[in-house]
Amino acid sequence: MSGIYREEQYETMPREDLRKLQAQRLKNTLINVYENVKFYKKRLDDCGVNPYKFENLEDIEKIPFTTKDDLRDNYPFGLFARHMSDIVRIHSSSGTTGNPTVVSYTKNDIALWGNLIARDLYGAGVRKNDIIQNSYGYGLFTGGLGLHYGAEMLGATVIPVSGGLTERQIKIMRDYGSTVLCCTPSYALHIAEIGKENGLDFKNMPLRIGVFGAEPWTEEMRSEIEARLNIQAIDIYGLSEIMGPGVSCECTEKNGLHVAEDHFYVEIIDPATKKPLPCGSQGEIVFTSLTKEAMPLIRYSTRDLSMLDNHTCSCGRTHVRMKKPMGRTDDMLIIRGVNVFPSQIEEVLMKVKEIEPHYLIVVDRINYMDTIELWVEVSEDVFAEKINDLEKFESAIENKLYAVIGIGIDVKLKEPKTIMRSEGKAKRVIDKRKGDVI
Ligand code: DLL
Repeated sequence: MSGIYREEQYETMPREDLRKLQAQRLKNTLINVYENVKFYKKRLDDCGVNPYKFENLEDIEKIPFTTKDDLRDNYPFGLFARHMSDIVRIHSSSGTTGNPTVVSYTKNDIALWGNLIARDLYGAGVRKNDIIQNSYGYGLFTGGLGLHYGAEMLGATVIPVSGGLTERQIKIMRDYGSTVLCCTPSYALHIAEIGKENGLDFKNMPLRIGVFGAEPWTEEMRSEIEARLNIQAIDIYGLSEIMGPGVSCECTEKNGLHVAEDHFYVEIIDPATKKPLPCGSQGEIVFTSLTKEAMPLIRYSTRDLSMLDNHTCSCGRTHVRMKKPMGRTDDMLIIRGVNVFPSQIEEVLMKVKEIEPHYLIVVDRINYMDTIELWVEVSEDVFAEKINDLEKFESAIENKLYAVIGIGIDVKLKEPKTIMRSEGKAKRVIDKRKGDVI
């Protein structure tokens, strides 16, 4: 197995050589930020790291983490390491709370990003003759344009349809014969649903691969999407602060997301104590840019929870693999003192065969007591069939949840299509304690 977008010399590099390459690239990056970003000059001076003398990768641990607040405090352009005349693109977060985070790219950064996405798509089994329906949102969000450039670089045909207008997505898929779908996993489900309503039989469609990410999704959700769309569903991860999509991606083995370690240095830390953890432990993922020019970040703490595995993958790639991210530390719900991740609920729920994969977690505090409801849809048939028995069915699901999660969750079965569908990142939790409204 080889091709221009399987970069054998980097992707299957022995780990010792990889570490040497990382040390040398990290040194260049530290010099770049030291000379060009006031914030990092002060940081490195304060912690006594001299970038010109930097040799050992382990010394990175002397440098404090960069956080989202650092980006916000330096809004909009304070962390740029290049003049605007060298910046060719800006992306930013929606900024619903506080200042948005702004990120930038030089021409080389855009080329590198395209190259990494081309590599990811190739690893996911996408080839030059594929027709890619890119249903990630185009705009300030990095999903649309990020995938777009890589898909073109691979030489595939891209349909830049962006998110939304689902009936049109279906028409395009049918008429243009899309073979690859790129979007969030929740939107993929919605496309499957509307497709079925419009008479599409996915068993007879050329669609064969989905490249889904931008939000957490469980293995159980993967099986559901694969069955409904009759495809192989691949997980892609990334964050705008570090590049956008393509920081890591699964290969066809679907056994962990390969971090592009020739461009990003990855660490895992205890989210509470912020101390580094050994490979194989679950913790928060931290990334350092090794080659980015416009806005490299040093030890960016992502708040994403995962695990690392540095064994060579059966595909031959040596880069560390991230386990499917289970969510963000800030997604964790504390219900009557118990920590619960929405992904744990999804995992249990998706194993119940009569329910639909559409759910919403509603948290509230009533009379000083936390309450948690789980709204789940059931199909028309099940709804009609179990109408006299809904309560029994609800308690059966409640028992399964209790057995795994250890708290009482009040399950409310809902009629089909009553839970909001997502066209981008799904909102799975309404926390009324924080002022969310349904
Ligand atoms: O979501 C970049 C992206 C676009 C990734 C398209 C994949 C596909 P942001 O909007 O900055 O960037 O959001 C980044 O989304 O820190 C994670 O919490 C979450 N996330 C992204 N990919 C995954 C994934 C894009 N595969 C934040 N699994 C990250 C779980 C993910 N969470």
